[in-house]
Amino acid sequence: MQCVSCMMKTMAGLLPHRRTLMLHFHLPFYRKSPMSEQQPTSITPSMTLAYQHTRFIMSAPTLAHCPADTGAEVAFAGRSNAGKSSAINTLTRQKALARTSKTPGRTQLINLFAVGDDDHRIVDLPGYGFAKVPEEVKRKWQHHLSEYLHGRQSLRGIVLMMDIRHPLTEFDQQMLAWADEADMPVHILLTKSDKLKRGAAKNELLRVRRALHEWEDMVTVQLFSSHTKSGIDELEKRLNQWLCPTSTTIDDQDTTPAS
Ligand SMILES: Nc1nc2c(ncn2[C@@H]2O[C@H](COP(=O)(O)OP(=O)(O)OP(=O)(O)O)[C@@H](O)[C@H]2O)c(=O)[nH]1
Ligand SMILES: [Mg+2]
Repeated sequence: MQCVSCMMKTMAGLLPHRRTLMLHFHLPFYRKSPMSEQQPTSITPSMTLAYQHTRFIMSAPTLAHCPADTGAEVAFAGRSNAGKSSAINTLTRQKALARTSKTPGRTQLINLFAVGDDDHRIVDLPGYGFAKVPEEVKRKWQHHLSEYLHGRQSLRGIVLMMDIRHPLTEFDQQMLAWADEADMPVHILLTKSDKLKRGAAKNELLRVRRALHEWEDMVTVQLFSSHTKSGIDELEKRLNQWLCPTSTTIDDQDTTPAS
């Protein structure tokens, strides 16, 4: 059996400029079902949601305070300052639905938003890895996050934001390891893509995709910029697949002839 962290280290080796992995997680790594069964792109959404009609529901300090675990929700996660709140505002075409800040660690509560009705939700998670947060607070938050990933029945996927200039930090890798452990698909946004020239951004996208090749059945990657508003369509497509999947997909269809 291969350890997730060992695989992450291999992955880290493919990215020469990133920091070496400091944490070693001995999480058992099981390959999930064959690709054909879980390929996220094989899911056709039954409808598309009107993201511009998203509204704030509530802020919760822990999972226990979140609204009823019904319907479907998608969580936006990532390091502090990665651009999570900005991405939610861009997606929903609203200027200040989620609070953004130049000060990392601004979002400290779990903020929940309803897309149309309360049964389709977007969750803005507090940024992880903010250096100035005391160890005890970090540990507590890691515990809550892990609990949320494992315990939230309505959670359909994670949108993981990484600043395109320094993707796949050890915090991102930890998040990927937790998501893998919880069997949770991840869609990565390489945010602030406007900070790089078009060619460099494309190269970075390919590099991250290559590094995550082993997880291609569970992890997808795209470029995103809240400043230029690029990448919204691709993000909406993924969210629709998670929040409004068809009840029957090709893989699920029963081909047994009716008697
Ligand atoms: N150039 C550029 N800057 C961005 C982009 N998205 C966000 N920013 C800036 O990055 C900073 C952090 O953005 P936020 O959206 O608040 O980041 P966050 O991940 O929600 O941060 P926390 O809530 O602290 O975890 C702000 O100054 C934003 O203006 C982008 O696409 N391009
Ligand atoms: Mg935020």
